[in-house]
Amino acid sequence: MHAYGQMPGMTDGDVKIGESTAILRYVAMKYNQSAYPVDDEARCGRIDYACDSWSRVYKAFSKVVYPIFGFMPMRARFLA
Ligand SMILES: N[C@@H](CCC(=O)N[C@@H](CS)C(=O)NCC(=O)O)C(=O)O
Repeated sequence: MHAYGQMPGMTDGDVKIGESTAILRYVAMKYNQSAYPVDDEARCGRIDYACDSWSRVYKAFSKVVYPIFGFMPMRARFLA
């Protein structure tokens, strides 16, 4: 479903998309427009800023959280 074979992916009728933040925006636009009001550029800009920043944080976050949940070994530099 996701073009790179990753989770998450989503199917909603004929729509199939991946990328967590794209899914969040899609769900908000379709099912709760007040959560992503496309006529309020400033609000959507702040939401996009948070979503896109999360993608950067996620890379560092996953290196610590994935090992804690047993999905990958902890890197030595985090054990010292
Ligand atoms: N930028 C993607 C990151 C997705 C991602 O890294 N998913 C992980 C699980 S949380 C995954 O599928 N890892 C397995 C792989 O990359 O093969 C998003 O926000 O959806």
